[in-house]
Amino acid sequence: LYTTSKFSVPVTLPNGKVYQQPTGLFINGDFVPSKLGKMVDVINPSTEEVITQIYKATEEDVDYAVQSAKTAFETTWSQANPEFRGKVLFNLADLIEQHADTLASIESMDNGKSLHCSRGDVDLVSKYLRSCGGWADKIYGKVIDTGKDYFAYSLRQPLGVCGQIIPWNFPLLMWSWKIGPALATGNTVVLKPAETTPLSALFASQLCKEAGIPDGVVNIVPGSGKTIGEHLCKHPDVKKIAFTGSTVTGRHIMKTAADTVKKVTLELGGKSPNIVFADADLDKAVKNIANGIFYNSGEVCCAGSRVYVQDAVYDEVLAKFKTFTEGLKVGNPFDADTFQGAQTSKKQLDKILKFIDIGTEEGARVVTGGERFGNKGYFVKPTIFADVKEDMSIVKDEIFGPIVTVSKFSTVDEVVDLANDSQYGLAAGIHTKDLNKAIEVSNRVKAGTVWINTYNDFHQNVPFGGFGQSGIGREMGEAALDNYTQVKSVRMSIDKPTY
Ligand code: TXE
Repeated sequence: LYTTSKFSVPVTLPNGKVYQQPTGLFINGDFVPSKLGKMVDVINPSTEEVITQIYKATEEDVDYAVQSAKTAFETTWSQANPEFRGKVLFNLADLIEQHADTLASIESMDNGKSLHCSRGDVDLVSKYLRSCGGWADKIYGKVIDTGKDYFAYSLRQPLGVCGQIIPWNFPLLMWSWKIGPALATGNTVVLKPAETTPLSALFASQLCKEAGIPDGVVNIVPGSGKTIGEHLCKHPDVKKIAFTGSTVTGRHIMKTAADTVKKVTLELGGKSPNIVFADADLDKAVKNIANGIFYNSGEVCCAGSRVYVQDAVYDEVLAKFKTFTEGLKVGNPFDADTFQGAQTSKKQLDKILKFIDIGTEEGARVVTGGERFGNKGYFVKPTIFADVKEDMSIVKDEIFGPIVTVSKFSTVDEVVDLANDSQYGLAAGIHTKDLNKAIEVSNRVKAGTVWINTYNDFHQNVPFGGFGQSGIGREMGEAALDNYTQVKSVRMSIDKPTY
């Protein structure tokens, strides 16, 4: 569609295929340069080479995007038939499927994640957008009985222009989690991708257009969080901020958005416990705890980064976990058998390596890994720390990399206390064959998602979000619609009939 756009360039993917990458900001249905015309490099974290350059939005560009979104909200999108909103979201889901190979390759090139992770992301993107399309004509209010002299009902109306700020660990998936429910409920959006991973959201913009989403409904403004992200949070015409990222930035965003009393939803960090009871299927549990932490190179907000193993099977599980981990292939994301690709940036690599040093200095034992993998590209060996103490920073702080701590426990009460000893509460894993125990522990752990005998296992209809300082609001499922609607109550007095 946009192969002739001035603001696109041919890019050769690591698998040799060439595609046309949009480089402009996507505003009001077109790719445009930024007002200052400044471009920034986009780096491939597996090779440290520049993929291309894209335009970097300024505050003025954000103003233009917000104005476009406001006009589209008032004139087209909030007025559209719900069936139409559903139809174009179905179209978009179909187009994502048609371009799945290209999108997955872009994601692996830009983020560094293995191709099998990217394929999983793209699959969930299309499923989720289709699910949102299905909700579009099922946004119901209620009729409320307030006595025979009145007729009262509630409506669920859209908020208006939504500012959406997303991170770099799941660039396209986060794009879909944000735009899907916003569009289904009649809102328009200005979305800022993370600085390091803008490519897939820009590529998908042309699919939005092709799907029939009217101009101005979806606007994409790549750029700096501290300037244009901040500007979005302050903008009086932006009625809501949806953010996924660090808890530190989330707190700051909430304060900034308070000046204009925006609605705010946050999906933040985590330090999630993954509990293995002695009666679990240990081989399956080991696969799950490995997938829980090493999936997506550990750059997962709900990563099971604190593993707790019951004392009777501690040595056995640790030995199996070590063997399994050493069998995971790290390296080129495009190799078919690669499990773990690169970390997404030099900043992230440095943060992870620093935590490995801190863990060692704190006295924890490296069971396997504990260093960078190779010297080109931002790869880290999957790392297991044992002999940890609960007050160590590797147990307390979010590392956001392939680093896990393993501790021992004896009783259910003890492990529930350990699991809940965190400012976060995003997810928890429980591995046991005893259903009573599974349900009891699920009820007691403070987490927005509990996985039993599985981990990092998402479904488009199951809500996801955090307890505690892991966030506010839920994504996916029916719950996500609440983030994007406000209730209007109507109460009408009924006169007595005169006939
Ligand atoms: O996050 P930020 P960073 C955690 C993870 C990681 C750490 C730092 O532990 O190591 O955060 O990563 C935008 N106003 N997570 O620095 O700052 C920014 O441009 C408005 C967990 O990358 O939270 C980007 O688009 N926006 C997490 C987005 O916020 C601002 C995923 C995320 O960046 C802004 C990512 C500001 N003042 C990191 N400052 C998860 N929950 O999945 C930055 N941004």
